[in-house]
Amino acid sequence: MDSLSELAAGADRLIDPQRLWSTIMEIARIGAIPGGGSCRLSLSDEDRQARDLFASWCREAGCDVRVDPYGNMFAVRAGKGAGQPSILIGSHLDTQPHGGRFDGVLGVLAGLEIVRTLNDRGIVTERPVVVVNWTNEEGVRFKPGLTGSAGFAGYLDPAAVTGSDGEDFFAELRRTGYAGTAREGFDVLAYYELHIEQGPVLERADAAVGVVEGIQGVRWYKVSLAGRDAHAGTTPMDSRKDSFMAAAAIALDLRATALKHDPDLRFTVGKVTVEPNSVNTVPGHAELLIDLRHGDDRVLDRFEDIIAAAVKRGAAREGVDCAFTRTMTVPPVTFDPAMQERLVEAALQVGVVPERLPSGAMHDASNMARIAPTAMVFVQSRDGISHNPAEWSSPAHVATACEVLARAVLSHACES
Ligand code: HGY
Ligand code: MN
Ligand code: MN
Repeated sequence: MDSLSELAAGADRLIDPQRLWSTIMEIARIGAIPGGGSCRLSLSDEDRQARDLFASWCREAGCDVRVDPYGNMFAVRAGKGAGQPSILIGSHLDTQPHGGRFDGVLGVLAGLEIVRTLNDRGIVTERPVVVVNWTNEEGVRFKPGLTGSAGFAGYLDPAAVTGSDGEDFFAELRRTGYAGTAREGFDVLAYYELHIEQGPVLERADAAVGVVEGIQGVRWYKVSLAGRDAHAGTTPMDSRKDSFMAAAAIALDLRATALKHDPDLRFTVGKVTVEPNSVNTVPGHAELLIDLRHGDDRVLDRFEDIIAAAVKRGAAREGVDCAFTRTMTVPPVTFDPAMQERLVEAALQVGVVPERLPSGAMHDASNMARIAPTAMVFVQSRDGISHNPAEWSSPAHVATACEVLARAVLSHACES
């Protein structure tokens, strides 16, 4: 094998861009939806098919595939020395209901491409390289999101994992055959994640690749409002306990406040449930699921108090009862400076100047940064679109980002 620097300097490409692209397009056929997107909700049959396919590819590449009690998949490519701390490269194969072909998938399959590249070039690294598929990053079927990486990092109360429609997370792991036993307590030297930016920054900067500085904090809340089911035709307007109207007033009140509160605050009501959900019954129960984000925990704390007060005020105005709970907490994280520089170095080696930026989206790297040195590389998203079938990154940008990651991982994994 060439020396690493000869290898890196000599080849203008280490990875096989066509192989990477066709791997992404092949897995996109599982759970394909109109508009070119994917729907593979966590631990659905589609997710299981994608997991099975990923595992078969990893075994073909000579990896030992292990599964932990949260369904996280670890494809281990051994290094020279036994028991050495590992370099992990990961992301997630589960998608949003109207997801794209790249969110999460790109990071997992870029890890596989790096393993394949190491094999092609007969490189034996000093330490193991492990490709990870984390369970339920998106948090659609089960709450909280980032379930698998939170479990691995030790920040998850298993009893607190709830199914959006009453499913049991651990029963679904067993049903799909991904209730692992191996407690993969890898001694993690470093964690890398390649991900689409999912926003407009790289495109506006005309940059193919970004080196990420950190991730803003994310909190999810559940607001429940309990009024009284009533007949839509006979109940006078002034004697209703309409839980939906209370919910709508609270949501609009908070949106108005958020717009004035802080330009970097992100406030979203992403899910509304109304019961009995019948056109001719005044709803007796409504539920709002709120996603709140900011880079500073103190701002999140302050706005959490504002939400609590607005819920009480809105419920009282409508004469309904209310409950307000935080269901997920992901603190803001900053990424390892040395690993960021390693990624910048790798980018310059392949002739691109990376943009430096924070991440607006949460990632499994949010949890991994709490237990090990972590860094992320972004690839440009067309029109900044994601969580949408129209999500797109060009083959050239995908190849460049994976090449950058490959060179950073290679240099890190070969360091004695
Ligand atoms: O919610 C997020 O930020 C991620 O895309 N799941
Ligand atoms: Mn993602
Ligand atoms: Mn996502």
